[in-house]
Amino acid sequence: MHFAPELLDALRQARVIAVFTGAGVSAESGVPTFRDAQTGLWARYRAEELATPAAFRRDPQTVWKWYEWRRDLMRNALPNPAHLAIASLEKTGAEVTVLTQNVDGLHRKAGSTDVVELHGNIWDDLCLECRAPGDGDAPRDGAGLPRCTHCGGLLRPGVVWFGESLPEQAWQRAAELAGKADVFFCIGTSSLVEPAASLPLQAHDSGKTVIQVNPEATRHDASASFVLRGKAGAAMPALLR
Ligand code: BV8
Ligand code: ZN
Repeated sequence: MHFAPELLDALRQARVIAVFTGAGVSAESGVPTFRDAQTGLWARYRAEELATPAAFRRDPQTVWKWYEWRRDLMRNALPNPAHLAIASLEKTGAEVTVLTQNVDGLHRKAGSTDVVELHGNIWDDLCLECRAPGDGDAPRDGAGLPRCTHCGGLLRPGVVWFGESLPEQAWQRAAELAGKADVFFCIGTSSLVEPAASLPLQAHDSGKTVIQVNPEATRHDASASFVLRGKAGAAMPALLR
């Protein structure tokens, strides 16, 4: 893979680097991308219908079954060369922050130390009533649903659903970095989900170097300084070699 000298220069001079990622970064770890997550058993549901508070209120069993199915797919997933290359960016001495839409926890597993989970983490459970975190082996009620050990409330997955606002702190940090990072990577995302998808545009409007990495065209390619047309697992190690 050939890289423009201007791209390599921008990377060398960068003091602050933001790495905005989507499901495509985990694809080579065997985790189906968000849109793929409707394959097989789940083909008849649209993810946007299952990942909502209304769906959970209406049919918590189905929503939990979907999350447990996704957790099983992710349980043995290992960070792939893209995650590892992104983690290695920290060795360049620049200040590196990963702003991920992914809920699989693989960036931390790869060694990234500053990871902002914009849409939460699939491994966390949360009590609907008292907001206490679940502790992994929560007792099940008669309907097989996980219950809070403090107040008996129903537990939900610790992710951000459609219609829910992003964690305040996470969004603040992301928006600040979009205006501050010298280099803003945008890797493996279809950039369809707001407000996260506005981050690369904010970086572009702030005159930052935006680098899109995706095997397919995305709606934000036109506002990127550089587009690396390829899989993250190949492009990132090659770029950061
Ligand atoms: C909010 C956690 C309001 C849950 C997720 C109409 C227009 C505009 C916006 C809206 C609208 N109607 C509703 C909205 C708002 C809505 C939204 O954006 N909807 C979309 C569908 C239009 N957004 C929200 O509801 C957000 N909240 O707006 O709140 C509010 C404000 C104030 C107060 C109260 C409320 C919350 C959104 C968060 C939803 N949660 N995840 C879970 O995981 O179960 S979203 C989920 O989907 C992911 O986290 C991610 O964000 C998104 C999937 O996107 P990608 O990661 O990009 O994955 P995708 O499969 O799409 O693409 C994969 C890409 O990888 C592709 O480009 C592919 O080419 C590439 N690829 C493949 N292989 C590789 C690769 N790239 C590199 N290497 C490879 N090997
Ligand atoms: Zn509780």
